Amino acid sequence: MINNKVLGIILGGGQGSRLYPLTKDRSKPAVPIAGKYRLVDIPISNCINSDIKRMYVLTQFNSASLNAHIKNTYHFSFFSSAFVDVLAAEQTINSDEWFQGTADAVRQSMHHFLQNDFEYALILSGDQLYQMDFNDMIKKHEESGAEITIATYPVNAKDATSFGLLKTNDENIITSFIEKPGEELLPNWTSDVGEEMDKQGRHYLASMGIYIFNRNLLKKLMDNPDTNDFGKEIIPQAIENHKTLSYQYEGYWTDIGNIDSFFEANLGLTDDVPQFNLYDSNGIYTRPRILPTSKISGTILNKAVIGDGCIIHAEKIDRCVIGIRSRIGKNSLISNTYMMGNDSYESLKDVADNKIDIMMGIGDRCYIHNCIVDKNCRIGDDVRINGGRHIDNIETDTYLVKDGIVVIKKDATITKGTII
Ligand code: ADQ
Ligand code: ADP
Repeated sequence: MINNKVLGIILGGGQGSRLYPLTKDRSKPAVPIAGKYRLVDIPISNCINSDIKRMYVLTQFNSASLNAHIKNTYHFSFFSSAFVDVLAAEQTINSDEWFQGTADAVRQSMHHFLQNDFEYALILSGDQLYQMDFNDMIKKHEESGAEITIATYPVNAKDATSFGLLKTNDENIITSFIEKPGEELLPNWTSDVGEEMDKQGRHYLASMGIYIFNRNLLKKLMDNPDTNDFGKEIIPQAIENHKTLSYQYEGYWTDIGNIDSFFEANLGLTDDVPQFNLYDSNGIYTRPRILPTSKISGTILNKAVIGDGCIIHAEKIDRCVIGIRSRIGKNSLISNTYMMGNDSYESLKDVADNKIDIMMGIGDRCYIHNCIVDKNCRIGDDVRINGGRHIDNIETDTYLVKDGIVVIKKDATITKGTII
């Protein structure tokens, strides 16, 4: 079934600087999560599970890997109108610049969108972890007669300053909005969000950056070339003149736009009952890879999420997400770590011929703690990485430390015996 009223528009990412160095060589939608998926699989899967099967992914970088991933994953029947298309910032007669912000990205791609029949544009962020059925939001949008609907989520004071905050009237119509207010302004922005939320200290109603716009209104708003951003300009201005509904979401939702939240969201998958549940009939889709099963020998596994095709001899793996094709050597101890895995296997002949000094993966007798290991890294024997708040933020050619998390860069080699 296809919902022909709705067109999905996924904001795949600007510079992606907050996720650096994971975005050093790839666009943000292509960042690998949860051992086998890419960030973009989350919003795309949510759309598909809501019968919204016509989607554009807007990105600053047109990476070959993103296109390959999307083309190889989301192919629909020849007879279906479904599609997932990547639109990268492009130079046209009207514009020779990259996207200046989220609204500018939508504006520059508007001519593509308007070639499709749709009544509502559903605009989504590309860096959030959640499973949401958009049909309920669309239903409430229609019932209320609103021209815009914003999905909202109660947050606490600590998080509130990173979001757009809003206030509503008794009919959940948004009456005021402020983008990322300073701490000193917070007392003016509390909302009555219900007893349960109050108990958790979540007194502020935040925009989730998920918007429904009526087609004609979006077209009109995009005609103003002076507005570049939804949160900073479009939304605060639009609520003055256009009925804008708040759709308060009750499920799990988290922003994974920076290293810290990205790390925690991945490791959260190892919880006994993860808040983000991949073991659900409405699953998350990704590229089928036809890999062998994982082979594990002599390892104590505790809270371990392990992808396909791994070869593991470690002594212990504790609270880790281990991505596809990972290789971990003997007597190694890995904890609180997200290892993304490898894009290919190394040939046994090359290894036998000694052409490879340090194999892809983690060597023997290593200790790795509080770490993100990007794809295709080579970590030699006896390496000790002990991440944590005791280490200052620094960057070298091969790794970066941010908020105590050590990120080993894609394709990096960490020589034998290194201590971080
Ligand atoms: P932020 O997430 O800080 O706040 P922004 O950085 O504009 O807003 O990103 C929104 C989404 O658009 C992200 O997925 C980002 O990667 C993507 N994006 C940014 N620039 C882009 C560009 N030039 N081209 C393509 N994609 C781009 C927003 C709202 C807040 C709200 C939070 C919720 O502005 O009001 O509270 O989202 O997370
Ligand atoms: P990253 O995980 O950093 O985004 P890429 O996706 O760019 O990495 O890909 C890493 C390697 O995997 C590259 O050699 C690329 O050619 C290969 N690759 C990626 N996607 C595919 C695909 N769909 N089919 C075959 N090879 C692929």
